[in-house]
Parts: sequence; C-alpha cells; structure tokens
Amino acid sequence: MLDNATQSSVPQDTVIDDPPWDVSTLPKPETDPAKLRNDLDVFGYGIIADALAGPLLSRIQDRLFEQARCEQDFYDQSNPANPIAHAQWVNMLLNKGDVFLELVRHPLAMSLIEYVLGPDYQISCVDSQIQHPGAGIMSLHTDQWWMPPLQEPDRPHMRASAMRRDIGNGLDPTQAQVAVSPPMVANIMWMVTPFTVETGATRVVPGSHLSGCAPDTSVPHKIPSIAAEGPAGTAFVFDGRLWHSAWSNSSDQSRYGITTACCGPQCRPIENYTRGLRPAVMDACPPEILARLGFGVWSSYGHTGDMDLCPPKSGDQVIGPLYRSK
Ligand SMILES: O=C(O)CCC(=O)C(=O)O
Repeated sequence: MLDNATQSSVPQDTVIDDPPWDVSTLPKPETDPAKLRNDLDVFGYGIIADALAGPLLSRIQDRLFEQARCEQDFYDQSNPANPIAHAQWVNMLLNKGDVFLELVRHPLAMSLIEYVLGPDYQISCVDSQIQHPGAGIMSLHTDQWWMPPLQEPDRPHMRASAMRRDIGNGLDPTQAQVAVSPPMVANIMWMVTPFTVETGATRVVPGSHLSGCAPDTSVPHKIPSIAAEGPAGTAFVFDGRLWHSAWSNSSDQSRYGITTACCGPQCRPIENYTRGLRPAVMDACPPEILARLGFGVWSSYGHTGDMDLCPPKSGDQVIGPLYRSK
C-alpha cells in the first residue's frame, strides 16, 4: 500500500527529466461535461473554456484587483502554503464582494466538483492566489496532504494529527499498482487574468492523482510538470490528490487566480464560515449555499441540538441546563 507520506522507491536525489505523458493527449480547454469528467478521471484535472466571460469576468476582475490593492496597503497577507515574496493571498472572498458567490454557483464547474465528491460536498475556501511579478516557485503538493496514508496491517498507523504539508517525498507520479485513497477534496482554479508560463500559471503533474503518494517538496522541483495555461475566464478543475503548485512569474503582469476548494462533508474546511462569515453576507446567502458553507447538518454532524435546522441554532438560541421545578 502506497500513500502520502509512504517512502518512494525512487532515490531522493533523482531529477525526472522525461515526463511520462504524451502532451498531445493531455486535457484541452473544453465545455463538454462528459469530456471534462473523463479528463478528471484519467489526468486528475479538466480545463473549462470560457467559464467566466463578459460582464461577470469584468466584475470579478474589478472587485478582486481593488480588494487586493487595498489589502496590500492594509496588511499584505501571504498564503501560509505559499510564503514566498511577491505572492499575495486574499482570503475569505465571500466577505469581500457578492460577485464571488457566482463562482460557487457555476453550474458546470460545480457539477464537476459534485462528480468527484458527491452531492453533499462542502465549500472549503474561496480565496485568491496572486503571483505578482518576481514571485517564485511553490513546492509541489496535493490539496489533501492531511490524508493519513493507508496502513499496512503489520505496521503502526500514521496518527491523523501527525500529518504535515511538507512530508511528501514521492518522485514517481505514475499510477500506483495498489489501492490508493479516494479524493476527499476537489478544487477549481479560476484564471482571473491570463495564465501563461511567463505569468506563473499553475503547474500540474498529469495522472499523479492515482500515484498514491504525496510529491517531493523540493524547489526547484525534481519532477516534470506542465503549465495549466488559459486566457482570463478559463477555469481548471482538479482532483485534490493531483500534484500541483504555483510557478514563478517572470513577466511584468500580476497573475490573479481564485481557488474554490471543496471537500467531503466529513472534512474540516479551510475557511471557518460558521465563525467568520459577515452577518450581512450570511443573511443574503441562499440556503443551499449556506448548507455548503458549514451551516448545514450532515448525518447529524454539525448539529447544535436540532438535526434538521439550517443554519443550526447559535449558542444564544440553544437550550442550556434545565432543572425540574422543586
Ligand atoms: O497559485 C497557484 O497557482 C497554486 C496555489 C496552490 O496550489 C495553493 O495555494 O495551494
């Protein structure tokens, strides 16, 4: 059984030069749902052509560019996953413009998330990954790095809370010959501005979602990858097990991407909406989206006393200690 932190059979100082894939067969920008689902199965990702266009794309661009500029003056946050210079992170976007809600209501994109995770998926984050000019290369990783490896029955199990983002050491992205963990995460990278090799388009390792292990985290990478390129408005949907990373921006244009990561209902989302969603945003949020933001109850998980209430009652509404009258 191979998975996540399990030892790779390839010596650590190896640099893989010849990519194990035929570029002509790799996913191309597409709008056919069946083709996109097949690309997800085979390569671990699919590319949606013109996912955002016209006024919607302009509204998203305008709102994000302004927010990012203001936040740079305000506190200039960097993504703990991508703590490199000139890489900016704008998180909790649902609090920063109702236009961003349109991303998690995108029929085709969210149907692909449902295809990977099933109907009760949760929204884990809606945040922006910005590679400004000069931003460097991020470590390859998966978006379910926290998934403990499958246990060999005659060996001790990996403790769930012992998982760390940087313990991957896989060098062989090809399909494992043994059982691997299923996807617990599916993500979408929305290309708000053009994603090119020069601007730092996300790098992906096609087929690595079935490798059963987490990638070596060296920078420079030891593993070949390809750039998920596309004009502004393209979106690429990917399996949480796919090896990927941000790439260096050698251009003079900032690269703006938005990720809408989703996870199984049994997982903890990255962004804590039940605590941090602004009240006005919560009030304006459609109930079906609120349920996906952690305000729903899934098989009694997430309840505050009443199984069917969405949103569940908050602390100031629930029953406290009761005493029988003397
Ligand atoms: O910005 C990118 O291209 C990828 C970002 C990413 O993989 C992450 O934040 O986990």
